[in-house]
Amino acid sequence: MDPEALKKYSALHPKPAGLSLQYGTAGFRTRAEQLDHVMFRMGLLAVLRSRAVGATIGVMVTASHNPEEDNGVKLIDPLGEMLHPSWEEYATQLANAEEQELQQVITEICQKAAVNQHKDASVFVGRDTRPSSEKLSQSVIDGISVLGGQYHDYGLVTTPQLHYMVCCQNTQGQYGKATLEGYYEKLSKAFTELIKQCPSSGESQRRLKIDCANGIGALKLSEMKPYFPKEVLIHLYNDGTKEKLNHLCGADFVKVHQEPPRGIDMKPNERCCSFDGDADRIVYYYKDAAGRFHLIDGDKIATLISIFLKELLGKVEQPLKMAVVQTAYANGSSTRYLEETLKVPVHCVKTGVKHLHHKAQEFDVGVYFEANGHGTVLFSKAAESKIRQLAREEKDDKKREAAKVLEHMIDLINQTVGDAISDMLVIEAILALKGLTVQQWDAIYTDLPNRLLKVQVADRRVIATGDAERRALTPAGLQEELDGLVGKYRLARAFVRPSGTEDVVRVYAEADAQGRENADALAHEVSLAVYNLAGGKGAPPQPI
Ligand code: NG1
Ligand code: ZN
Repeated sequence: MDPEALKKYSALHPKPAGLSLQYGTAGFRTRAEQLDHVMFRMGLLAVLRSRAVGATIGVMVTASHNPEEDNGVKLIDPLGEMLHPSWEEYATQLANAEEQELQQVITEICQKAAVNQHKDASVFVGRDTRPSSEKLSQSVIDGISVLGGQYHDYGLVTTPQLHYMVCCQNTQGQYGKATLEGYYEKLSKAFTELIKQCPSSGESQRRLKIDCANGIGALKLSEMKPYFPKEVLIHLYNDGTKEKLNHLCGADFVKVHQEPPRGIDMKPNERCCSFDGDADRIVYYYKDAAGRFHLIDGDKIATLISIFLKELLGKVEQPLKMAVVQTAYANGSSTRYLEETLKVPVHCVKTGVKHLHHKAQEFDVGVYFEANGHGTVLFSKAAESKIRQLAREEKDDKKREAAKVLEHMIDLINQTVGDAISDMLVIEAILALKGLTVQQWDAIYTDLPNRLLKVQVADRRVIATGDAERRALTPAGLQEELDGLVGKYRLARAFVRPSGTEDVVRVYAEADAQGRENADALAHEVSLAVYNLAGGKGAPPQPI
């Protein structure tokens, strides 16, 4: 490391005085104009991480579903996973170091993490379509270069595409080719193989309308279109040519507001879906003949995939253990259906993809989804090789055919992280193979009415949680208050937790009723309890 060069380049990316940020569940995320120094320093950190593990590391510049004015950055570990938690702390230290401390903090990280400064370093960089992303990704590259790292700039890519590239690179191509073409070819080949076996269906059943949140998903789906078989009839909306990123559209908007996005023309019973701003989340929905909106969220996606995989695993007759991983935000009806009807074990973990991913790795087949539509399926190495072997060698036709379908599913699913494009193709293939309409899928179980709210408090850290965030440990008396409120309603559940990506406390409530009144009333009452007991800011929450 050349201390003079570091000083010189760092001065070109100065840290605003007094600014302190934290590497949270989604990396760093805030207003774009506050992030230049963070980007430069994450370039530095990626080089250190690459040297520590002797592999390529990814740096993605995106703020996902946040407003267009925000931006963010997260690091990707060698197999496409989220950055290891022990390094999240280094990221925070490096981002918050004052200019004159920078060198010292780097030296400390190198000592603590046993980084060999003389090793080669390789970093893959990607960015979303935000106006600020191009310049910010250049700052990442400055950071990589000043520490002598090699980089490959993929430019505009979805977050899951960059995760995929990193995994391909570090598995010497075993997972696939580390190019966009490689990604398109792998997914479209698996998808084409799967739907070859489908009963032919009418045009209306094959059509899918996609709200791209005015983000990167639109660009990448357009690039991928030539690779799709002709059976796929996708129509893109909110492609970013007219409106602002994530504004009144996208998966997060649809999930939180439980209403259709603007800018999509929905006819009754048409299958529609929304991606989020960096295309790692997806939710489906439709409008019935009476004009009522029906949301099909991550829980119902996990359920559809689990039903399909369980059937196939039954057919191949192998002792492969499958489980579903959810968070406390999963609708109570989904958990009940999975456990009681489908008889699949369900595990609840803390919010944040890294927790879900980690838990899912414990099973031969681990299906994980957040209710907001982020999720994927992980196959253990042993399960994958067994399935591939059966697909090649099994004599029994029925078993071999089931193994082949599983093999194509393994190739179609982006196992590195939740991926809207890959998940969409998985869902479309399952619906086609099972001959299911969107209404039939929706009818697998009925969601409990639910409501997600935010409460502003002076310091959200006064709320500590336990039992996978389902109970509030502090402030004193809050959980008792929540228990009392929940007890007033049938099949009710509520919990609160500090957000990892916004300066708010999130409130979730669900309750049984014909309409949403009980869930709304409970959510409001819980918000008031948080406001009163956890130092609410501004005006008290109003009834919904
Ligand atoms: P926070 O802000 O910690 O609730 C949100 C989502 C998470 C996850 C992260 C990362 C909800 C309730 N929370 O986290 O599930 O996706 O963003 O983007 O949807
Ligand atoms: Zn996202």
